[in-house]
Amino acid sequence: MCNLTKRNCFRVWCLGLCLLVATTAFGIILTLPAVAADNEVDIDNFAFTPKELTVKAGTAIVFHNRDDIPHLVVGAKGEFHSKALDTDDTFEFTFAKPGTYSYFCGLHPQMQGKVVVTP
Ligand SMILES: [Cu+2]
Repeated sequence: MCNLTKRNCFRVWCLGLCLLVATTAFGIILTLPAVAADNEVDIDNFAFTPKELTVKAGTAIVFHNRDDIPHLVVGAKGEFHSKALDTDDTFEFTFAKPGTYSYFCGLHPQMQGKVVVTP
């Protein structure tokens, strides 16, 4: 079934396996950014996006200021309080306990969002 010597046949088979593993790994890497984005809230144009986000307890959410003016991320019950985030600054907070967390921008209180943490 294989015209090559046994040794070379094994090498070809190995190469094929390597290619398969590499392709699979590459496919997984390609899908990773989509997963990471589930934990990110973008701040842009005086709004949090997504406005409401549901995550499991223990998830760290990254708030990323993509606006060209500073914003703050402040928990409505004081659960967290970021420093002023300049353009492209990020603030990360781990939501350890289940519950509903409303938050707003300390500079522009009309900017509001919500994180729902499930067990
Ligand atoms: Cu703001």
